[in-house]
Amino acid sequence: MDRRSLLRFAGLAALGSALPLSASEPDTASRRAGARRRTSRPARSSVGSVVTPNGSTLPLHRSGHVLVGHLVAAETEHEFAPGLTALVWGYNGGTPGPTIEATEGDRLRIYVTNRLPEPTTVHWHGLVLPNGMDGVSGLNQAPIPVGETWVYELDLHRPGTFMYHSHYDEMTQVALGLVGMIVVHPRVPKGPPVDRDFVLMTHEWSLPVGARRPDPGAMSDFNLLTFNGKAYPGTAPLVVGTGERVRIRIGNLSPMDHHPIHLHGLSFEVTGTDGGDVPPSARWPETTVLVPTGSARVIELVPTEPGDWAVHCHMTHHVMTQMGHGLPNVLGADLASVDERLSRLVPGAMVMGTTGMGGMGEMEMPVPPNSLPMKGAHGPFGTIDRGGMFTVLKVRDDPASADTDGWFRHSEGTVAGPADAARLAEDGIVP
Ligand SMILES: [Cu+2]
Repeated sequence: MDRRSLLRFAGLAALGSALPLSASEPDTASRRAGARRRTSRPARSSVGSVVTPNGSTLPLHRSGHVLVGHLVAAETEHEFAPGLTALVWGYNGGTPGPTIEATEGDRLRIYVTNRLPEPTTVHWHGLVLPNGMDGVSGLNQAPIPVGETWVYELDLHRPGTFMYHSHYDEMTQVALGLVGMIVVHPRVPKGPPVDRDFVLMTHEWSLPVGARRPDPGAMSDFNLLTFNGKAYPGTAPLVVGTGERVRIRIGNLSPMDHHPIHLHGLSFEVTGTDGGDVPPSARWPETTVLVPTGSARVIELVPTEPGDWAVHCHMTHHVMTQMGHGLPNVLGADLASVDERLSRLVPGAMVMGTTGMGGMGEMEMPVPPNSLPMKGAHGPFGTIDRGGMFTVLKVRDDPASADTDGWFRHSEGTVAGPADAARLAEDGIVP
């Protein structure tokens, strides 16, 4: 081991002996089994009802019978989370671009201005449309030259959840953030109406510490995972009411990876994809939905338990951030002599990570400028040991008046805690 590696250990690895006692979640499953359905807000899926957390909706104005909008593709400074910004390529100043929301039967005219340093196109992913509007450069159209504004026009024949993205040099342009979602509401509503309708886009980035721009050449070592362009704790929570019907439209235009998105404390059904609705007879209950790259999955759920519930990609490296990747494995190693030698170089230094990484978040070690700690945000019970593709579903009995910046308040006796000695003995458990 060379001196550089030793210093790297000292800076990055973790003390890991403070793993909390794990216990099963408090059993409150039946307490709210009969949670009543909220009727305080209009239960209708129509234009204006879709919320893009951390994002926006594209303004559209009517010109005759056509809805007109404008996308500007350009490099833009983007904050992934407080403390980490980079130059990305986005639409209208953000990544993902604004959600395009319209209704079945609308005709859409979208102007696209190219302020990138190279040509571009826009592909309307999942839409049935005239071939010359499909946006694959060379195949369906010439690329939009730098500095020019071109126009796409198409009818929205089918309701559903779709996406848009560059289809010119997509290895670079999709990787750098030229992606967005499209929601087409049905003209005649189908199925049970929803109270909340969210859009979440997953993405992955390779942003080496200290870099100004993500690396579009990355094929596997992505170190920044996002929902709607934000890494936790930069992700906004999804706030919903107990008993409300909630739809989440998850789109994935990550360059290389599929994301198994897991929701805690409830089950859901996949009610649609970017190919259309899933017939009710073909649905089954799930707690995790795999969203392949280049796909959308629409899920619907009715939470019955109030609380702060985790929503995250279940790939463990996708709930980490930059500093958690590429560490040397010292788990289980006896490094006493290394500590001794290291402390000669760096007084007080010690090698960490030999017992796990669990304490990493609490340590709040300094990180290089413009980078995120490996993981960790402040929660009601200490550090929330996550980063990356993670957010919180805040289920409240009265979401309209709840303090949604605050954490859920648990009633007494419903939080896991240290085992009582008398109870251990009574139950015949020998620790
Ligand atoms: Cu993932």
